[in-house]
Formats: sequence, structure tokens, C-alpha cells
Amino acid sequence: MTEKTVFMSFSSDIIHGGHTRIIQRAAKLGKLTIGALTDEAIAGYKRFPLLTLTERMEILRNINGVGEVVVQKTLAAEEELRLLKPDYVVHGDDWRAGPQMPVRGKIIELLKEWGGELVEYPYSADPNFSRLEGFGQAQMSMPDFRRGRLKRLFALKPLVTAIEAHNGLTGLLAEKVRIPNEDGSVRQFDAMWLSSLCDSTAKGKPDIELVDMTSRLRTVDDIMEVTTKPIVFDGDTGGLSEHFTWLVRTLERVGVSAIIIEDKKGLKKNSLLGVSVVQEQDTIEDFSAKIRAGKQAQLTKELMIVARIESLILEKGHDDALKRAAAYLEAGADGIMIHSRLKNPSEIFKFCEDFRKLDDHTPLVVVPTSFSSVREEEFRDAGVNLVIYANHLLRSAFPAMKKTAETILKHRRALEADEFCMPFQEIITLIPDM
Ligand code: SPV
Ligand code: MG
Repeated sequence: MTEKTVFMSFSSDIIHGGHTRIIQRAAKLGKLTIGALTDEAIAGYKRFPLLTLTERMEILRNINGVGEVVVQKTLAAEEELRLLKPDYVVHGDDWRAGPQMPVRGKIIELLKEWGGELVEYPYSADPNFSRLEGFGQAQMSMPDFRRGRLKRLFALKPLVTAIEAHNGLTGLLAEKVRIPNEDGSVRQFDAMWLSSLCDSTAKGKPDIELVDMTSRLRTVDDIMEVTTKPIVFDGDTGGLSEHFTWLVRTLERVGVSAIIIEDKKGLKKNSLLGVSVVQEQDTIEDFSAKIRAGKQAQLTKELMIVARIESLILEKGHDDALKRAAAYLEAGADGIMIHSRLKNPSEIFKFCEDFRKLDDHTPLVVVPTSFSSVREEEFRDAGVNLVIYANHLLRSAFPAMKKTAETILKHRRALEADEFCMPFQEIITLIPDM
């Protein structure tokens, strides 16, 4: 009689008694193959894995009862299951409800192709697991864990997304807001953008490098205290080269993943004001020297210095933008951001196309505030690697707050505004204890 074959999927990097018990039971059914989900698949469905795929595979291989460990690319393991055609797929019964239900349905359909069977064992929650998971989350917020995660994301995903955060609460939104996909995975933002516009506006100040770095770093700290996702810091012009080197070291020390500096000098104004105000672009030579100084100052290989090109904003044209991109790459920039204030995205796409002829791997960043009609897939296909939603939480909060204030003024009481507000019971429990 040939031995039966069994398949189990594994995404956890914290292995507890519940897992090993189910592995032992599965191994009794036949030769057990475990599918270890890729880092990318895990990041798209829960938190970023603490251990890499290679490390997780090594641990799984050494558990008693495990025959083989294979790489599993998708949640439903279509490719791996069709190849193996196992007699049994084993899973805990906890996926009969909740976000994993569609994955279960897909696997049942797949098994019909060769007459395989789904075996579900009662899921045993391990009391230590939530403690360990909490510990894992806390580790993810530490500088050495957080700093390099943006680079890892660029290596895993063709397109990374970031949304602005300007305080702890918006940081929590960037960290926690998720919507389910039909295939059982979830959509969430990968990173946070510490916008100079939002950080300044939230303080009632103009976006002209008036809010000093001590204050900006206070915001970074507020956000870092309650989140784990990587931070992309809006460094404005980066200031004088002699100051920029200190900023680079500070950001690196606290665990920021990238700083984007724009090639302007003097009194910087917000880019979306374009040429309606006086703004001066830096020379290629001086800005390249600033990038070089920053790269020389950093102590790890993880922090990324991204050069932001303002040629389209300041109407200097496509060729100037491209020439600058080449020079900034030469100076050591780890990424290029191209900005535009036009609704029509054609100048952005033209730049992306020509930039990719020049360089096929350096991360390319866009901030689609004006050209908001473009979908992420179109950016990805154009060779963009990071899309930043730069001000949307702040811009949506302000009209909501204004409406509430006006409603209270109008009615001389708060009753009519209650419907716009989160219930009091909810707001006081919004922030969980540590
Ligand atoms: C910011 O968010 O502060 C930016 C992007 O720099 S923009 O406002 O479009 O210039
Ligand atoms: Mg800015």
C-alpha cells in the first residue's frame, strides 16, 4: 500500500503547542508536506513576518513528523497543491468563519480535482500565543526591526503604498486600517508618510520648514510609540548639507526607513503652489553634494535617501527632470521621487517611462495628490514602486470637524452634531492598553 500524502500550510513565525499538536496529528495520516507561505503572502494577510522565509522553513523542517517543507506562494496554495495532489489537507477548524473562509472554499474546490479530502481538527488556542504575538508586535516597533523593513518591502512587492500620519491617532489608522480581499488576504497600507504639509498644518503653521526638526522628530516619536510600520520622512530640502548629515544620523538612530529631500533651496513653499509663489530649485551640483554627504554620514545600509525632483512643479521641463534623476543616482540616491501638480498624469508617466530606460531597479516614488485618478496598478505598470497618499487623513478630518463645530454653533447645543461623532463609549476604548 502506498503511503498517503498530507499537506498543511503554515504562516506563523511564532510556533506554539497548538501548532505542534496539529502537526503530530497530521503526520499520523501520512507523509506530511508543509507549505511555508512567502514573506510577501504573509505581509499581505497579517503582520510583516519577524522571521524570513528561509528561517521559518528551517524551523519547520526540524519539527518531528514533518516530511518536507516547500515554498507556498498563495494563501490557497493552488500551485503547490496541484503539484502534490495530497490525499489530505489538514487545517484547524477556526477558518470556518472569518476572513479565511474564501481560502477554505477554494481548497475544497481544488481537492475535488483529484479526490482529496479536507481534515479539520479543533483549533486549540494557546494561552501563551497572544503573549508571544504581543511580544512580536513590540519587537517590530524597535528601530533595528523597523528601519530595514521598507527595503525588504521593495524587494518583496513591485508596489508599496504609504499613507500620511501626523500624530499617534493617524499613525494608528495607517497601522490598523484593513479591508478584506475576496481571496482571504487583506489590503492595508505598507508604510507611513510623515508629511511636512500635514505635520505643519496640524500645528496651524505654514509648510515652509518653519516647524523645526525637534518638533518634527517629536511627531515621529509619537507615531513610533504606537505603530510598527516603516516610516518615510518628508525631509523638505534637507537644510544645509552640514545639518543634513546630523538629521540622517538621527533618523537612522530612531528607526526611520527613508528620508525624501527635494531639490529646492531658500524659502521652500509647498510644491502644489507651483510657480504661483517664488521657489528656487537647487543646482544639480549642490543637491548632489548634499545627497553624497548624507550617504557618507549614515551608519547602516538600511536608511534610504530619496531625491525628489521638482522640475515639473517649477516648469523646468521633462529633460531637466531626467538629467537631474541621472545626476542624483550618480550621487548615491537610493530612490527618486518625481512630483507634479497637474491633474493629467501624462507628464508623470512620460517621466516614468524615460526613467525606466535609464534605470531599471532604483525605487521610483510618486505622490498622486493632483493626479488622483490614477490607480495603483497603472503606477505599478509604469515602473513606480512607492505611492504616497500624502495628506488625505488630515484633509478628510478637517471638513468633518468644521461641520461639527458649525452644527453646534447653529443649534446652540450638541445634540444635532451627535450623529457625526463616534459614540463616547467607543472613543474611550479606541486606544487599547499596552
Ligand atoms: C508633503 O506631504 O508635505 C509633501 C508632498 O511634501 S506635497 O504636499 O505634494 O508637496
Ligand atoms: Mg512636504
